[in-house]
Amino acid sequence: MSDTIAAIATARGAGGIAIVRLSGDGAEELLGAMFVPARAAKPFESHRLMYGRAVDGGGETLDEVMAVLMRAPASYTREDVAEIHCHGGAACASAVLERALELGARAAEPGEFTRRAFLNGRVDLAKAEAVMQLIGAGSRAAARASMRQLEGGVSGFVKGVSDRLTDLMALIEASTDFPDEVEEEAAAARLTDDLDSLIREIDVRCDVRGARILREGASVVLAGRPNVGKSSLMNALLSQERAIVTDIPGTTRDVLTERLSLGGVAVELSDTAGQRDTADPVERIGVDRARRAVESADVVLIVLDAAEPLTGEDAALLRGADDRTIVCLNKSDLNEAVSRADIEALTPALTLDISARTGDGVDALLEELTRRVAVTPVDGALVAQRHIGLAQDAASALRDAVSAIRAGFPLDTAAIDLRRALASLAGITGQDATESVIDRVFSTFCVGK
Ligand SMILES: Nc1nc2c(ncn2[C@@H]2O[C@H](COP(=O)(O)OP(=O)(O)O)[C@@H](O)[C@H]2O)c(=O)[nH]1
Ligand SMILES: [Mg+2]
Repeated sequence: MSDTIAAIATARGAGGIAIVRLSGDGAEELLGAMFVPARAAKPFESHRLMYGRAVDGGGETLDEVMAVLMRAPASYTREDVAEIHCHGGAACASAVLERALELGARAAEPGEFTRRAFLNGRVDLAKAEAVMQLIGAGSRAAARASMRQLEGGVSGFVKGVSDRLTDLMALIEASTDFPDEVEEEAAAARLTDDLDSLIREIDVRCDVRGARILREGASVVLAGRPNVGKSSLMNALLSQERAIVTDIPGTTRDVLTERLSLGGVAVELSDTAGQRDTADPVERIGVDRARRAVESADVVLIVLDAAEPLTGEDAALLRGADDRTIVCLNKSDLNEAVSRADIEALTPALTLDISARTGDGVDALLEELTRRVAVTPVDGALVAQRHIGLAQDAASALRDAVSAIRAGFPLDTAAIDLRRALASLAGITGQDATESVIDRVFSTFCVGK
């Protein structure tokens, strides 16, 4: 017997429709008590949308609604579920929810519907988490990766690796139990080969950078000394006048960020205060912030003024360039005072000629940026930090097993490491998950999901 939980499943605020959702043994009875169908007869037909009125205890209409009953087990939670589709906005759904609570439902905790789907075995933990990732996805690429996870990409990978580890455990057991039949040296060779390939497969799916970009978006930061045209380039990249542009050095003081989508990946583009020594305390804070933004960026655009010889500040920036850098030789519409050779003497980074004023080279820069932030997750790639952490634990346990075997330890020493790896992998799909792990996962969910 489960108690019946209730929540508004749609986002707060004005909208066309708001949905109140009920799940549990009492869902059907509750729906019968608060919903008067225009035509449908009781008992309600399962999975049939009905038109009617939601009513209070005195029979007064709370809202004109559509309602549906989904009897277990063919429902999201595998319990009886009822949904009442009210008018959007604050009042109607709240009144309907309140009525459900009056009739004995309990207000659902965050993620409690999905938690029930998990506890009732409809989804494993990785699939349950995919639901929340999908809701939080900030880009098409993130949504696609979460969808694959929801469809079992991660779960299938975990199961495949776990099955192969279980086979290897059997091999170890056979070689220790029947030393005459299983040659230890051959078993050790097969073990190290198989483990090495499993470690590689896990590593491929733990693309830490790609996963972070999917979760949070990629960051692209414009850097350069004052007046080289960073803010102009920001505006050109966004095709809008977002940042203030003047010919006065030090115009941009704070870090200014704006979102855009490149190839389906969410990108946060930041314009910064120019890098220079300054006595102005406000500008100095801006310069510090700019430096920090550059440190954590995925791509750094070092902007130079092509019409002025390189300064010491330019040279210092170029010397600090790394594989995240694209050099933007801006103001290419003016007479050139900086040559490619001047830049190449300081950094091998890719250099593009650009004019933020005329727009020349901006498309080429956008294309290069799209390439740099692109994430092409392999099937079953891990997105959630929790999953990557556990998969890396598993890989490191397998590395320990390989070293132990190579060092000539008896094979059953490696079995301990394999068991550790299996436990980490099981954590991803939530097999034998403890209450506290489950609590932690679902506490990040929204109410009504
Ligand atoms: N001719 C030319 N002038 C530019 C170009 N980009 C920016 N500027 C000018 O350079 C000055 C400084 O630009 P701004 O974007 O504020 O530079 P920031 O200090 O690096 O943000 C302004 O007067 C801009 O109009 C360009 O591509 N060509
Ligand atoms: Mg600026």
